[in-house]
Amino acid sequence: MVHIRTTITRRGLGALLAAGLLATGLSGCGNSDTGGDAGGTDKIVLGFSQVGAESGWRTANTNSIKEAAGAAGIELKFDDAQQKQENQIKAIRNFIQQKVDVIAFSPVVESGWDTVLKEARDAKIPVILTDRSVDSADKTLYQTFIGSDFVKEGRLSGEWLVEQTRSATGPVNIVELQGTTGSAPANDRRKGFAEAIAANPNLKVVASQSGDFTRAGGKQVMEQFLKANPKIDVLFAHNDDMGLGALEAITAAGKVPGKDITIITIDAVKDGMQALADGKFNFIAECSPLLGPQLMDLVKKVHAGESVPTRVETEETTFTVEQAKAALPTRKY
Ligand code: GYE
Repeated sequence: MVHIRTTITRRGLGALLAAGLLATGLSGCGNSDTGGDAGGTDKIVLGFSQVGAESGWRTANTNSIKEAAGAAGIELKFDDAQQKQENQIKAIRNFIQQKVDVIAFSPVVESGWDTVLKEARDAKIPVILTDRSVDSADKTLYQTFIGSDFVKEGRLSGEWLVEQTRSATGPVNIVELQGTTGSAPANDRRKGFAEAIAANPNLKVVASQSGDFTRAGGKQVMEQFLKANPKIDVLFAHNDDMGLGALEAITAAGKVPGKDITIITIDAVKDGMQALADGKFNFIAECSPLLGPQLMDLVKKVHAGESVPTRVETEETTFTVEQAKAALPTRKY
């Protein structure tokens, strides 16, 4: 056993792990006989560049990744880019220099990644995109992309509104709080929503601006919306946190959220679900942040040189007030 384990190459070890052959035995005996794994020498090293800590979704996503890496016996080098692309590029270059085995990252914006991704490819370090994608034409720059279908989330939100406003006879004024400018979820949710609401010509987006996916941003931009638009019927916020920030602005303006203004958000994190169960929000399209376990599986596979699907889509649902009440008690994040 000792002999086998100490002579396995990184690639070979990854293959065995991926096949499930050593998955359980390794951690059990590794610490006792050679101590090799405890020293980290045989562990897959994953460099992960996170967007930041802008929302409840992001916190849950970070926790999921850290927990899953620990459970999978993967050594995680974690970097928080504080929502700046330049920090992410710097972190990726550091990972390349440190010769990590695999790089994964959640790109803050869609554009501008080709150069650094080419550097990773030249260094023969496989890259996995998580949560958000890039707009690179060269698909060989990364192995796979795991995350949600953001266009669908926007579309589901819009379709629900179309359903609710079927009997509306006059204009329904919508304001939109966009996510981080240039990010995939902001671009795609906006697109899906616009496509869906086109089914009812009464539905009109009268103002649309970025609140950067944060509560503070949501509050501030909603204040401006309320000042500039005397009649707001609906708020579509690209995430729960901006919706939660907007609640404060709406209440301060003397309006009742969920009644005077119908509120639709995306994510379904705990605070958002609570607002929905309380009737302050009216509908949430879920976006799951629990990407850690699937990401670690993919890390093992690409490290072992196994082929992986180029797209791994997250499963999600939607919630009305009643569904939120039912789901809240067992909600994990
Ligand atoms: O919806 C938002 C977060 O990229 C899916 O980023 C993610 C989005 C999520 O800040 O809350």
